[in-house]
Amino acid sequence: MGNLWTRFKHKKVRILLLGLDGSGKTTLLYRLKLGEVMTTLPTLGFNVETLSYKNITFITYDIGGGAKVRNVIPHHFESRDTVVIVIDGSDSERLDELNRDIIKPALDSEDLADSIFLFLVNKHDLPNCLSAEEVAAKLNLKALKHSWHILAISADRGDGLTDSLDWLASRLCPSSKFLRRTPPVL
Ligand SMILES: Nc1nc2c(ncn2[C@@H]2O[C@H](COP(=O)(O)OP(=O)(O)OP(=O)(O)O)[C@@H](O)[C@H]2O)c(=O)[nH]1
Ligand SMILES: [Mg+2]
Repeated sequence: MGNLWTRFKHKKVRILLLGLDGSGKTTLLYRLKLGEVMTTLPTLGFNVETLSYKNITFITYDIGGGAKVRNVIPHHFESRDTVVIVIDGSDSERLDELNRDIIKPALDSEDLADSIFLFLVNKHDLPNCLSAEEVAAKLNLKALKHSWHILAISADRGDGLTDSLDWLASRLCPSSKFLRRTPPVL
């Protein structure tokens, strides 16, 4: 009985959306929240929104990734936050910068040592976008000690968003696979 109750209990988790400026974090956040594409400005601090999916509430922090505000990103890390790294797949020239300034500090953080990492290769609607496999190879993700996954998405078109939420739900709340499939955002 105790196990059954735990299985279906509602769960709240903190999600950090991290990535370089222009990768599409804010576009993704509001696509998930509102189901539509908003016109965005560079985020100077952070946006926070609550998203519900299956039996999980995602308290989602979208942290600005511009060079001038990047130094405050680690101040947002809290123990065991779930990390979603948004990558502009159409801009392969910035992968080293992404690795150095965003990914490495997150992977090295003691607060995030037990966190799961989801890498989203965004802008898959563009013809020159790298595949998830290409980005995983360039970032050498197979060497990571953390639990991780990578998917290609388009925040603009909405492609890959349900798969992304399903992966997070399956990792954060394994019992969610028993629940009926629901629309991405309520
Ligand atoms: N083609 C295409 N463009 C996208 C997509 N997602 C976001 N963009 C565009 O990318 C630009 C930057 O998007 P933002 O969501 O503001 O990027 P951000 O990661 O929040 O940037 P910062 O707040 O500066 O860290 C905007 O012009 C978006 O319209 C996508 O899936 N496809
Ligand atoms: Mg933004």
